[in-house]
Amino acid sequence: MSSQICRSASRAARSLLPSAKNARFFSEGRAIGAAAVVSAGGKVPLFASNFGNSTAGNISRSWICGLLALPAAAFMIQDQEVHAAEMERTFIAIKPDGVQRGLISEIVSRFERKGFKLVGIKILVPSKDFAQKHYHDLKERPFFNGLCEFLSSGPVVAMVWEGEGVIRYGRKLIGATDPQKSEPGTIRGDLAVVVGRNIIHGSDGPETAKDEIKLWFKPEELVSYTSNAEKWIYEQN
Ligand code: DAT
Ligand code: MG
Repeated sequence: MSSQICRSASRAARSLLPSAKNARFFSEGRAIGAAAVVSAGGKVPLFASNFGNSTAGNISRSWICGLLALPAAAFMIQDQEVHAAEMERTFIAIKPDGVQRGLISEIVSRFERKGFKLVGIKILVPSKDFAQKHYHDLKERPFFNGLCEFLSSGPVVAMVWEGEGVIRYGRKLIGATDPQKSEPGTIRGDLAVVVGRNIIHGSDGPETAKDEIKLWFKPEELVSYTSNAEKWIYEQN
C-alpha cells in the first residue's frame, strides 16, 4: 500500500515540473492534479487508518510521499482554476423546429466533434414571457411577437458549451441568421431554409453569453469537469 502511495505521490511531484511543451495548458498535469486531489481526499486519510498495521519505516515513507503529493495537488488545483478562467462559455439552444425535426443529436454532435465541451443541457418549453426576456433586444422588430410565439410553442433544448473561442466559433458553426445566406457546412446552411425556422440560437458575444446563460441556467445546473480529450484538443507543440 505505501509503495503504491509513494508511486502516485512521485508521479504527482514529477508533474510539478512543467516542460515547455505543456507549459500552456498542463493538460496531463490537470488530469494528474485531479488524481492528486482524489489522493488527498481518499488516500491520505488511509495513512492514518493503516498506521496500526504499518512498520515505522513505512509510516515515515508514506508521510514523505504524502508531503510531496500535497504541494503538487495544490499547484495543480491552482492551474486548473487559471485554465478554467480562460475557457469561454456560450449559450446554444435548439429551437422547437430543430427538436421536432429530430436534429438534436446532429447539432450536439457538431459542437462535440469540434472539440467543445457540453457543461449544461436541459429540455423545456419556455413561456412566452420567458421568450420575450430572451429576445428582449429585438422587441422593436416587426417579427418579435411571432418569434416569441414560436420559441414558446414547443420543446427547446438549452445548452451551455465551453471551449476556447466557443462564442465566436459557435456562431460560425451555426451560420448566418438567414439560412439562404448561410454557407454550406454550417448548421443552418445544411439543415434549414428560411429565417423564421432557422433551428438554432447561439449567443452573439461575451456579454450576451453571460446574460443568456444566467437567464436559462442556475449555477448548479452547470458542470465543471476536465474532459479526457482535452489534452488531445488543446496541447501545443
Ligand atoms: P441570430 O439568431 O442569428 O442571432 P438575430 O438575433 O438577429 O439572429 O435574430 C433572432 C432570431 O429572430 C433569428 O434567429 C430568427 C429571427 N429573425 C431574425 N431576423 C428575422 C427576419 N427578418 N424575419 C423573421 N425572423 C427573423
Ligand atoms: Mg441573436
